[in-house]
Amino acid sequence: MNKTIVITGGAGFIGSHVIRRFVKNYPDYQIINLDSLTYAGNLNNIEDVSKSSNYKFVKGDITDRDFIFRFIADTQPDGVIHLAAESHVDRSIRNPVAFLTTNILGTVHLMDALREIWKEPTDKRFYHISTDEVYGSLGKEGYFTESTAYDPKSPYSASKASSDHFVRSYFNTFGLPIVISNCSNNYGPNQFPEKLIPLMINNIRHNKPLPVYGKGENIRDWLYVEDHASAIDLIFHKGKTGETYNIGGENEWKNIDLVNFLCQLMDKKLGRNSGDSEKLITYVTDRAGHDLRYAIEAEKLRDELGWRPSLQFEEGLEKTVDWYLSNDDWLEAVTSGDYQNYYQEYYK
Ligand code: NAD
Ligand code: TDX
Repeated sequence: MNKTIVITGGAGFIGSHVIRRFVKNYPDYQIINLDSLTYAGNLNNIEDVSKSSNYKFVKGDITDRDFIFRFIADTQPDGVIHLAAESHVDRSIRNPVAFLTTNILGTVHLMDALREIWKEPTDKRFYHISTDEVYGSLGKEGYFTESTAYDPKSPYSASKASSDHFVRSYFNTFGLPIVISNCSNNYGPNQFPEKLIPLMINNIRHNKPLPVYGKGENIRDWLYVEDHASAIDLIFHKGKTGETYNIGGENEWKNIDLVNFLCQLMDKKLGRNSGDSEKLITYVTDRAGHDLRYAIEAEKLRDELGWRPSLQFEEGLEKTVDWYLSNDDWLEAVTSGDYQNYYQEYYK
C-alpha cells in the first residue's frame, strides 16, 4: 500500500504528533511534511523521526499559490491532512488578515491544486482539521454536535468557519473527496507557550504572574494531543467522504479551576509549599469577545468509528508538566527573542 501523504503544519503542535504517529505506524507511506515554519513551527518537535526513510520535510507557504501548484504536481499525493494554520485567538484579534490569508486562502489554494491532479479521485482524500470554535459559544447547558449551526465569534474562528465552508463547497461543487473534523482544546507536549496550559506552566516555573482573563469562569473541553492524533488517524482511514466528525474530551474545566489544579500539581513537582504557586494568579482584562463555554458531543465518532480518548485529564496533565520540566532547552529556545516582544505586547 505505497501511498504519498502530505501533512501540512507538521512542525506545529498537533501536526508534529500526527507526523510522528504516521511515520511510525505506516512505514509503507511516504510522509511529506509541508510547513513554512512560522513562529509556531519548530523542527525540533519532530527531530526523533526526521531521519526516517519514509519522512521528508519541505519548507513552503500555503499562501503562495504558484508554489502550492508546483508542489502538489511534483508530489502527486494520495492524501493530504491539512493542519497548517494561524491558530491563536489572541493574535487573531490583533492581526486578522494573517488568519484570512493562511486559513482561508491557503486552504483554497491547496484544494485548487488537488483538483488539477485528482481527476478521478475515488481513493484520494483531503482531510481538513478544524476546531469546535466555529460553533460559537455555549451557555451553561448543552453540547456542540455536527449539526450545530456555525456562529463564529473571533477572527480566528471566523477564518476556520470560512475554510470549513469552502472545503464542503468543493465537495458539493467539484466532487473533491473531503472529510472534516472539529476538535476541542488540545494540550500536551510541544504546545507553544502562548496557549493557556503551557503559558501557565512556564510562568509558574519562573514565578511570574499567572494572567487569568476576566473572572476565570470560561469553560473549555480539554483533550490530550495524542488522543486527537489517534482520532485523526481513524478519520483519515475510516471516515466517510463528505462527512464531518466532532472530536472532544468530555472533560470540561473552568479556567480558574484548571489553573488552580496546575498550581497544586506544580507545587508538588517543584518541591514548593502547597499554595505557593496559587499566589501568582492575577486577574487581567478579559479577552475581547471571549466565548463562555465549549463542549463537544463526540457520539458520532464514538458510535461509527469506535474512537475513545485514552488518557484521563489528571494523567495527561502530569505527563505534560513532566515534559515541560524536562525540556527546558525547548522552552528556552521558543521563549527567547520574539516571544518576549509578544508577551510584552499582549500582557502589558
Ligand atoms: P500551531 O500554531 O502549533 O501550528 C501551526 C503550524 O502551521 C506551524 O508549524 C506553522 O509553521 C504552520 N503554518 C502556519 N502558517 C503556514 C503557512 N502559511 N504555510 C505553511 N505552514 C504554515 O497550531 P496547532 O495548535 O498545532 O493547530 C493545528 C491545526 O489544528 C490548526 O488548523 C488549528 O486550527 C487546529 N486545531 C487546533 C486546536 C488546538 O487546541 N490547538 C484545536 C482544534 C483544532
Ligand atoms: O493567558 C491566558 N489567560 C487566559 O485566561 C490565555 C492564553 C488564555 N486564557 C483563557 C482564554 C480561554 O478561555 O484560557 C482559555 C484557553 O485559551 P487558549 O489556550 O488561548 O485557547 P482557546 O482560545 O480556547 O483556543 C484553543 O482551542 C481551540 C486553540 O488556541 C485553538 O487553536 C483551537 O481551535
